[in-house]
Parts: sequence; structure tokens; C-alpha cells
Amino acid sequence: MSDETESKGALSRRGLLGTTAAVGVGAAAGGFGLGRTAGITSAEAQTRTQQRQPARANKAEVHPGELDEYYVFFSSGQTGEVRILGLPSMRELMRIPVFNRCSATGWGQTNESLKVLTEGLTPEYREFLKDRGGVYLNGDLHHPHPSFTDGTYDGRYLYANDKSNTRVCRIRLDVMKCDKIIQLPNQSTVHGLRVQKYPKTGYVFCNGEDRVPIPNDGKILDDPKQYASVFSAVDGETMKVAWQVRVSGNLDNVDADYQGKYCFATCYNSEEGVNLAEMTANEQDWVVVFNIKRIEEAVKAGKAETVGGVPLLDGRKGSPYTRYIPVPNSPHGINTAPDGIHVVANGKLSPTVTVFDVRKFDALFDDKIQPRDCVVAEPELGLGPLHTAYDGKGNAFTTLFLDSQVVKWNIDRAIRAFKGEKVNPIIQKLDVHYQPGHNHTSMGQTKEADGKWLLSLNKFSKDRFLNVGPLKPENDQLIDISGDRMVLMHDSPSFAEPHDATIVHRSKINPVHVWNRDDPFFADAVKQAKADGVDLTADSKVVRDGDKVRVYMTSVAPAFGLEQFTVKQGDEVTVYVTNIDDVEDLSHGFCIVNYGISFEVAPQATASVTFKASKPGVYWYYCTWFCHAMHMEMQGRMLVEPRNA
Ligand code: CUK
Ligand code: CUA
Repeated sequence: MSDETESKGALSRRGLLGTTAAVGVGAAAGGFGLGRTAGITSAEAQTRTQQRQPARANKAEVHPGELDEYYVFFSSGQTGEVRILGLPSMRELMRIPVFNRCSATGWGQTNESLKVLTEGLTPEYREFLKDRGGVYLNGDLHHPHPSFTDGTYDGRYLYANDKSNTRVCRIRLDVMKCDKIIQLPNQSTVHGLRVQKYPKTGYVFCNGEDRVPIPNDGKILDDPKQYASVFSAVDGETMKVAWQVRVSGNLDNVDADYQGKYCFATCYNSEEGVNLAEMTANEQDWVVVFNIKRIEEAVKAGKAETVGGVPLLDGRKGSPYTRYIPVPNSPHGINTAPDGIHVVANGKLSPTVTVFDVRKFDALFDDKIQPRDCVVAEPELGLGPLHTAYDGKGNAFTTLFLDSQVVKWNIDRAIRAFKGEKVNPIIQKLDVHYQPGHNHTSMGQTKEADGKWLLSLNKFSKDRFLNVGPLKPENDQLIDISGDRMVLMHDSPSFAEPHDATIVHRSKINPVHVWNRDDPFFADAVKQAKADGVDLTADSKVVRDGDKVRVYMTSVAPAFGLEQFTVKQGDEVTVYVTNIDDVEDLSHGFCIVNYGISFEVAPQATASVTFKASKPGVYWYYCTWFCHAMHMEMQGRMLVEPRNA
């Protein structure tokens, strides 16, 4: 394909979305003196040159048998799970089911997962779910963020939100399983989620996005004046809501400082409208700054109301707990720089980002300065700025949704320009394909940002991959940022819909290779076995307890501890399978044919499922994980005797 056809193709594709890359680049071109040539924007021309450099392309290659340098924890949006990728290879390594159901692992079916999925529901929604099987079947997981100690990742946990059913989850990074899910009361959706960086996590900050009546029990309906949205701080250790603060407007994204004093959220709909026209009527919205110490003191002093079982403070405009800093209409992402000083709020509907200096927040709360005095820069970057990432060398990378670009700019230069100096903060614009949302740098959300890699999570892939029909994958692009210029290295398709990701150096994560028999994840099964006099690692037997039947069996390749077991129609059957293989990677599975039962049992784990044996007959069970040359033979029979026989 000649350059010309390629460029025409590129331009017409961009034209399809009615984007304005040319405008954005044109404006910036003066800064680095390239401008447009032969219908190709400077950034496009540059991208193409770089794509032809095979020497650089090798940098992202991880050869067979080699390991990646980073873990990437990807959200999966409406798929509801967390995915682990290796970077720079962009190979998908694992999926962690969370808010979804998983046919392979039995998440949503095993007793161990059902406990996690149900124990943290609010009472009202537990009641609501009673006639729907007791659990939500969907989730919308946007923001996965690992726990911190002293400004960097500590490898303990990963937290994420469920926008669709107002939940927050915690994943244990030692076993890569979700161990807690809670639903937040008084709140409609959790959107933005980030964690306390210092001294440690600490709090998990959760933005309530929509405004609803509190309580939302039908007494108030079409009276939006009485709606409210709330901000929640969840204790990341106990996974309980520590406090909530009612705010003015709708909260979008959130981040925290490196001092442990403040967290801050973008806030749109200062109009408090209920439709698009009303929500975007004002020229300005806000960044809300929360004063953690003041909030904690007020809660301690009993100044909070208890609503929905949690302390709720009124933090609307004028309260001592919050400050509202005006920023241009409908800001979206908010990102703290690794310097611990600067925070960038991304304009979305404005071509600007707003830079705050967190050192000014003390004076702001003491009313010594005005809210806008905290703003130290407001560079115009291009159309649709959504999220910003950092290289730890003073540069920032902002996604431009409408322009389909990532713009690299310098924070210090933006500050100088804001003071009136004639300096262009924009260093480079790079085309991405297409419509980027979040972007991420390696370790970029910690004080250890290393400036090596940038991921751009693009919402549209269009023609970048083989056509798979009307529903297309997204395109997550890997960009080398180690040099002065960004270089596109790799396209990686992904299914719906990574909003966000976190790139963690592998030295921070240290998962176990096989389960520990004392693991709390299956402690209930161990306890029940003990009460039944069963040694899970040695015994296979059936214990009858009225019309409850507990079936214990070991699994060791290639055999289950029981070749058959018999129950009666109508019995409530619990099958506990313990994998007594301790060979790394030797997982078994347990599936009962035509009974809709299937789950995974990794080495040294116990997993269990409870079901009603409502249909009599012969039901084979088999191992689903290919574990041995005789794996196909790893099976047995469940005999269900008819009730009246
Ligand atoms: S949001 Cu999706 S692109 Cu939920 Cu962080 Cu910005
Ligand atoms: Cu055990 Cu296949």
C-alpha cells in the first residue's frame, strides 16, 4: 500500500467520526514547526515513519519462554471481570471473574464465590434479589487500582468498582481471586474509584455518580431538587463504608494526593439537571476537594447522620469538609502526578486540562485563598481530553477522545505559559486508533513512575483488525515513551470494554503457586468437613444430614476420590472437591452433566457447590481441566434415586 492510499484511507476513516484531528494538530503545529503536508497531519506522518522502524519494534517483543516486565490489570467494563495482561507483550495471562459469572471457574456458582457475591449486599437489595436467584448477573467494572503503601504498590489487593450495581470489590493479589464485594448504600452507581496512596490504603474512594433520593424508596420520584449524590470512603481492610459525604452535582472520577490529606473528584452537572441539555447548560463545573482529616474528625465527633447504616455528612457547597473549584464544563478524568504536587483535571467538553497545586489546598480550606487560586495551569491540548498519565520526568500524556490522539505535554512549561511566558507546553501529538478513553503509563500512578510505556485504551478499532461483524473489539495500543517522542509499538484487541488499567512492575506482585490449605477462601468448607469428621485431603465420603447430603471427594490426577455417589431426588446436595495434587498448574475441574454444575479446583484448593438433586437418573461427572493423559477417564456417576421408589 502506498503512503498516499494509506493516508487517504486514514483521513477518510477519521472523517467518518467527524473528528477534527487536523484542527488540533494545526493549532499545535506552530509549537514544533511541522504543519501539514500533502493531506497528512504532522502527527500522522510521524506515526507512519515510526511504524516502519523495525529496530524499535523489537522492544515490545517478548520471545517464547521469556517473561514480561509488567503486570497490567485491565478492567473489562460491562464484561464485569478483571483481566491480567503481560506488558510489553500484551499477552492475556488470566481473567479474574468478579461481577460476572464464569463458566470455567464456577464463579457465581460455587459456595465460595456466592459468599463473596452476596455477603456485602445492602439489606434492601438482598431482599430485591430474592426472586432473581440472589445475585446480580451483570457488572460494569471500570477502575481497577492496587493498594498502596507509602506512595507505591504493595502487592496486597486490587480494588475496583461496579458502576452498574453500585458495588466495590477487592481482589487478593496473592491468589488473584476476589475475596470481598460490598454494595454501597445511599448511592446510585460507583463510578470513579481510586485509593489512598499514603500512608497506605487505607481508604478506597468511591464516587457516586447519579443523583437519587435518599432513601430511594419511592416517596420522592420526579422531584430532582431532592436528589443527592454521595462520595464514599471504604475501609480497604474491613471492606466497610467508613463514611459518606453528600455533594452538589454528579461525581465522575476521583484521585488522591501523596500526602494522605486530600482526595478530589471531578464533578459535572453543577446545574443538577436530569437530561443532557440541563446537565451541560453551565459553562463551568467543579473539582470537589475533600478534606479527609476534617471529615474524620466530624464523623468521630458524631456530626454525621446515620443513613443506610453508614455515617453521612453534608458536604455540599459551603460545608467545611469540601471545596468546589470551578473548572470548564464537564470535566472527566482526574490524575495526580508522581511529583506529588500537581493534579490534572481533564476537560472533556473543553479542549483544556486544569492543573492544580495540592500544596495550596491547606490555604483553600483555611479560606485564605479563592478556589481558582489553586489552579497553576490550564493548557489547551486538543478536543476531548479525557485522562492523563505521567512519565515521572515532568511530562504528561493526555488522551484526546475527539481528535483520536495522545498529546504529550510538559507540566512545567504549561505552568510557565499560564503565567504569561511565551512557551508551548505541547511536545508531540500521536494518532491513536481510535477515540481513546483512559491511558496509562508504567507505574505512572505511583511515585515510582518509570516513563517506559504508555497504553492508550481506544474505544473504536474499526479497520485495525480482521472484521468480526458489527460488534468490534477495542484497540489497546502500546506506546514506547522512553525516548523524547512517543512511538506506537503494538495494537491489541480487547473485548468489552476496558475503561481503565494499571501497569504494575512485576517486582511488586508475588502470587502463590499453589493454594495454602489454611486459606480463608475455603475456610467454610474446611470447617464443615471438620464437623463431619472428614479429612479433606484424605477422605472421600458421603455424609447424610436429613435431606441435606454432603459429598466429599478428593481429586488427584486422574481420579476423583469417589467413582460414584448416591443421593435421593429432592436432596440438597453439596459437593466438596479437594485437589490434593500439589504439582504447580495441575488444576482439576468438576462438572455434572446435564445438571449445570461446573467449577475449577486449583492445586491444594477445596471448592464446593450446593444444588437440589431435583431430577432422578444417572449423571456422569467429569474433570473439565485437562490434567493428565487419562484426563478423559477422570469421571464418575451421581445416582439420583427417585423420591417414591
Ligand atoms: S471512565 Cu471510561 S473512559 Cu469509567 Cu474512567 Cu473515562
Ligand atoms: Cu482432572 Cu482433568
